[in-house]
Amino acid sequence: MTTPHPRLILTEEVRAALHEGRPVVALESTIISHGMPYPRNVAMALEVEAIIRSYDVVPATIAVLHGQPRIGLSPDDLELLATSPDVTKTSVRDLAYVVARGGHGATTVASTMRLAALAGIRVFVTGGIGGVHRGASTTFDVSADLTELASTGVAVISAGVKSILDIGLTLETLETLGVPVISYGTDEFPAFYSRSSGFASPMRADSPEELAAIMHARWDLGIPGGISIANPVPAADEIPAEQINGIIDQALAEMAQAGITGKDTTPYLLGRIVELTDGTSLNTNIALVKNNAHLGAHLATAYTTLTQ
Ligand code: PSU
Ligand code: MN
Repeated sequence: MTTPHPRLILTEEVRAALHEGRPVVALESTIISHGMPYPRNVAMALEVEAIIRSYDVVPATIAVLHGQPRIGLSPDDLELLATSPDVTKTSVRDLAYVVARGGHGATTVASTMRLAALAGIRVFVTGGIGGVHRGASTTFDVSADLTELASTGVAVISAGVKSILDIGLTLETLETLGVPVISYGTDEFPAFYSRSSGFASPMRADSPEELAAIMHARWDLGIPGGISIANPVPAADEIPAEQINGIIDQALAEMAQAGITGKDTTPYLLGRIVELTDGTSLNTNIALVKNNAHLGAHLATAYTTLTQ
């Protein structure tokens, strides 16, 4: 068992579970504050925690509140993240700044991974990871989620990479960074809203036990860094690629017109896609996060069983 870093504030529930070696699943908070509109965002956060608890696994939603890195949040904390305009989207670059100034930070995949690792949590559930943005050859816009996956030992379950990003370049970069990309129950890498991306998955696994064995083998060999697990959206909830791609292209064109760049791009695009799909993309987004929570709870349980 890792002793949580002394700067972290853990809830009693999370502290006890980690101390006793029971399974815990980390959850991010940018998805709440910058990824979905209120009140669906806070409802999603509560539902995902409830799904994880239904397996006797402890959810640990992570954020910075009043400058404190918090591992596990109360419903009031989730409400604050979902509603307050004073919450900064906080990647690893921003963590020290938000902490030192006593601010509120919603953590991205990268910073959630880092704080989860400092707490001793190995499994993390989200919706989509960041990646290489389209046009990155001139903008250099590559999410710090990728470099964090290269260095921090946490398994991240997502529904793949959205085609607001360059999926091919994202997969190439993950290969360069030594990050295994494992699709769950499929040979094709999923594209978030759609089950299909047109890209073959580098690796495939078909059970939580197989995934746990890969995690254990990597870290037992002393190879640092994370593992990216891509769990396709359930067929009933997907938006077929033909349907979403035109909408994504329109949102990207409007973003270029509006001159939006850098860390504001993902929140802008997600919001615009919700508008352009009349809310369908939000339903899909929530469904895929819940689907990932089921797998995350199974995986945390399997990994705990394997390593005890
Ligand atoms: N993809 C989503 N919803 C999100 C994000 C990505 O479908 O909320 C968030 C995650 O927190 C991810 C971050 O880590 O966007 C990536 O932002 P950037 O590209 O600025 O690193
Ligand atoms: Mn970026």
